[in-house]
Amino acid sequence: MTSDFQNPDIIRAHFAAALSSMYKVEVPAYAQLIDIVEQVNAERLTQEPVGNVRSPVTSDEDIQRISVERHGAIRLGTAEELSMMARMFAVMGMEPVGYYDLSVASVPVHSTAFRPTHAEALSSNPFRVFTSLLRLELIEDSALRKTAEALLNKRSIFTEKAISLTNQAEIAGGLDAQDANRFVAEVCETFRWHSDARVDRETFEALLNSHRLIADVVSFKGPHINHLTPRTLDIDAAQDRMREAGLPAKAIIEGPPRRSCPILLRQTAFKALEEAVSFPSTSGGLTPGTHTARFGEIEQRGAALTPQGRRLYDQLLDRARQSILPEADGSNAQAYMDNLEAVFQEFPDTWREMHDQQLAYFSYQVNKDYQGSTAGKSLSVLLDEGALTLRPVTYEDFLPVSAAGIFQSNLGDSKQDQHQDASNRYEFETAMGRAVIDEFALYDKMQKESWVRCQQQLTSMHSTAL
Ligand code: OOG
Ligand code: NI
Repeated sequence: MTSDFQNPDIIRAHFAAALSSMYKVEVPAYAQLIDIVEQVNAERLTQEPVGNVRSPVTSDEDIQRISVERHGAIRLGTAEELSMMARMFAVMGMEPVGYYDLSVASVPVHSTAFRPTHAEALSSNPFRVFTSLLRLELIEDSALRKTAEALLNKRSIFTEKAISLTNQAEIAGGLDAQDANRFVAEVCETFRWHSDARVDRETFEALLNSHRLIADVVSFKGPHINHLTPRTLDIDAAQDRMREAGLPAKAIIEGPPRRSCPILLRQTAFKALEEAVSFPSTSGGLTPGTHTARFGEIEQRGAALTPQGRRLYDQLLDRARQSILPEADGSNAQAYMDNLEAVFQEFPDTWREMHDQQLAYFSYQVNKDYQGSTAGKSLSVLLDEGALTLRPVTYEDFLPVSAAGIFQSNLGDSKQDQHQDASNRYEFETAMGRAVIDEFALYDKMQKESWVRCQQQLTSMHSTAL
């Protein structure tokens, strides 16, 4: 019976909490980051009323959701891994949204974000996982490509129990509470760190030389989670605290500049840690070495933009980056941020302008205290008169230029070659066994639904007033 099944939103919340506990033990600096973000958020929430235009918080539920809100990232090696992972995420109510081609930034992967898609599920727990698939065809050395392929084809990253519980959930339509708990524990195994590499040191170094990311994906037993990102309400303050705490923060904050009305996503990270690993040697012993893959990141989320808004964002970012590109050593960080802010003056910075110019998505609320008549009035008159209010819809996705910046800062900031390859969304979807969902369609639906709800409420208010 359906009612015996654990709600996928609860399974996802348990999974996010379990991963977070695991990662706190694996990467203590992550625990430090959580403390910083919690402090900053608590301060921000006491400073400013919720719903204030300066706050990115968009609904009452969001306050609860923010304290547990995270995204994580993994990098997979094969189509089979991606399609199985997609099935496991589906058990937790997470669907692939958006396609990100990172090869344009010389990172040999393409990606999607697994996340909940409905307003209710998002406010219950918005956990997302940025999931990348390695593009082996971008390894130029064909012998090395074959080695990597053979290594990937030999590994199995999922426990047998995780696979059988996924099959069971698909056939029965869900998992009961006990099986759901077991499922969460089994899926966590896939994300765990393994310090014992599967390849000898020479192979590891050959893979590193081809691309650091290839070595990270191919050399280990599983796709260890490489970061978990809490959401902050003030990323500039949190970045300052990161530095005060001695965390090696990235030179600049990725994404749009600081604004009164935050848009999309601003992110910063601390660089990957150098961790001890061991490589099997031909003599049967172990060779010690190091690997840098895992890091910490924080983010501030703002309003989701419409396709027009996104075009304007992309144009402005492009223009800003044409005049100044951030140096990895931070030497021009202030100049980069100042220039970005100047260029973004063109992007309207009030919610009402962004609404009227259809640059961002909003939900509408009926003002219960409104006394006048609303019959026959247009949306814009209802907004002018205060019968309706606007709340920006939170951006739930990622940004390819920012993601490339995050990848690169963790790959040693080395200058990448300008190798570009055609984006291959179709190939990604074929590997995954399903299509990615269009994020704009999801946001548009949220806005339309809220407008319909308001119209119904206004009609009933109007008829009871008569
Ligand atoms: C993913 C990097 C992208 C973000 O927040 O944009 C990302 C990775 O390093 O695997 O997490
Ligand atoms: Ni991230």
